[in-house]
Amino acid sequence: MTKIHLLTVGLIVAASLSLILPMQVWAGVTNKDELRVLVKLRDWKGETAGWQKGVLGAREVRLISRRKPRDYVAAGKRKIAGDLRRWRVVTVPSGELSSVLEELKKDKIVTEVRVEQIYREAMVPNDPYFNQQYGLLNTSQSQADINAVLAWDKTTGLASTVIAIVDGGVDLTHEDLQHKIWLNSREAQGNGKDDDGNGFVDDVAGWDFVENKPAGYANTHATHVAGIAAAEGNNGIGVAGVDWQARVMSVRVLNRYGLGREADIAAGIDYATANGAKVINLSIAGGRSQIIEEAIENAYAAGVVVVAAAGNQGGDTGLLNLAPVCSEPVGINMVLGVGAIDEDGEPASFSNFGRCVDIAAPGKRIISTVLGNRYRSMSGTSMSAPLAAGVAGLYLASHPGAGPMEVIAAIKNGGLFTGEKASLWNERYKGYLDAAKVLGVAGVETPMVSPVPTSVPGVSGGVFKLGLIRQGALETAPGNEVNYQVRVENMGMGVASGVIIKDSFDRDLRLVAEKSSGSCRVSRRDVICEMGELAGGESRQIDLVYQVDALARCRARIINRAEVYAQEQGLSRRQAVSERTETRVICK
Ligand SMILES: [Ca+2]
Ligand SMILES: [Ca+2]
Ligand SMILES: [Ca+2]
Ligand SMILES: [Ca+2]
Repeated sequence: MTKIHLLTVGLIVAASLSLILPMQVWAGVTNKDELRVLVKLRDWKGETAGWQKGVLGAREVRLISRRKPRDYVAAGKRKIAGDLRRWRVVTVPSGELSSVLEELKKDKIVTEVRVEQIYREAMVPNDPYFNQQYGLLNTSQSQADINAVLAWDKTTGLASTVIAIVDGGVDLTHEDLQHKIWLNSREAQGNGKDDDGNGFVDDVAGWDFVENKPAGYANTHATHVAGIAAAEGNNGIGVAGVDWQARVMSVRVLNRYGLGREADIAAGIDYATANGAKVINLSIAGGRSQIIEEAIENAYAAGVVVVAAAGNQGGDTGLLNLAPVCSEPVGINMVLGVGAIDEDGEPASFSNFGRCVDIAAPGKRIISTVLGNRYRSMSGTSMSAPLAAGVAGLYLASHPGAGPMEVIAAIKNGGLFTGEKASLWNERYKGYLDAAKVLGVAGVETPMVSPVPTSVPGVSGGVFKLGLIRQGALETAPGNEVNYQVRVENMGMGVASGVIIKDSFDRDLRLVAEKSSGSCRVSRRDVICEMGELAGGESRQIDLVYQVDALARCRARIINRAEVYAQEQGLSRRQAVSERTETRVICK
């Protein structure tokens, strides 16, 4: 009895601390004695049903978005959009917090209510310091760079690509960015009217969600991040961004101290999505947030590539459960998570790693644009993410119409680690960002195990769809081992049951090892794995290691074919998708 009582008291104390802490953090840096409460309503009509008047009186209530879920879903894309219209932000004087929370909790229209979380920029500050852009081209022995120079042979980007920097506000007048700024051509400047009817008055170059006004306020962090992704290239000034042509949309969600509020970040992602961004860079990190996840799901459904910094705690992203890098609630890889490496190609000590990291890119002492037409070096996964955002821009320029699934898979598959470090690093950081490999530029050295990204959109069923992603070697030599990963993803809402992955291997291959969560057996030259059920959005993978016959003919083509079978639960018709890869045997 006593134990239970103590436990209850402990919980109450913990709960009230977590409510008060965000306010103190925020108030301490802004001198505002008010804080904001996030409210989720049972349906988007809550407001018209009079909940606001009855419960909140004259308090300021803000909407996050007026867009319907279907507004996000591009033709042919699956529908996973959240409904941001159900969320409200209520501004409350700190003294009235508990009474307002109590009132709101009693309201039947309210399904969730809590104090808004605070996010911070994912940067490791250092002293002003000029340096070379080794991240783009590193001539030292380590050659730890993203191979940008080779990639630029293929494309330097397109002006029609818009990269949104959802951050602290980009300097729109910086000499190396001023010609790269996205302009809202349908909005007339300074006439006090919302000419394009997007809900934002005079948003000619983006929006400032911190101060609720047109973009204009700029800070160092956002300006630095913008320059890494897209400073004007080859103009004889300053630095080169990864994407020389893309336009930069400035969406401000962080205050002057680098802190951002949850709903502002969601609203910023939503603004970028609604106003034509193709890539959204989020060099910010904080705790998991449903509202941010909904905004990211909408962006993904609308075909936008979301890139996020891994964060700088030097810890495991999965355990830290960070947002936005881990904001993938339905198990689809919707966010390209980017960790940091240093000049030597070693993991940066500050960089988070693990499950939510998809790729690593240089993030230590990266030089880029800062306020006042200046340049300086800064460190952090904040600096790694925009390198990947720029590569996403280059990929979109050379693959028009590519969706986020394809772009993320291409970037991820372009950089798997090879050699001795592979097992540890692939688990922690997955690989180096390599722009040339992502773009498939000829002339790139071909390692023995070079993954081939082959992704098949899958066949359409009732409510569920299967997707299959294969990876395997491009080239190998007799006697070598080759690795294949076969990954199946249920891209629909329905449950896929009786999921079987079958990998049929060439007569020149011998199975050495197999790893999967399912139960596998080998029958002649087929590996057949029963994977059980897959809920909507879930995925499973098998890893296969084969050895090439030592007597395999030189120049032989080794064919490997993967198939997935499944059926929608409750229905009899089974579906299948298949994918084939080819490996050339090269003799030295
Ligand atoms: Ca407008
Ligand atoms: Ca206007
Ligand atoms: Ca430049
Ligand atoms: Ca991810």
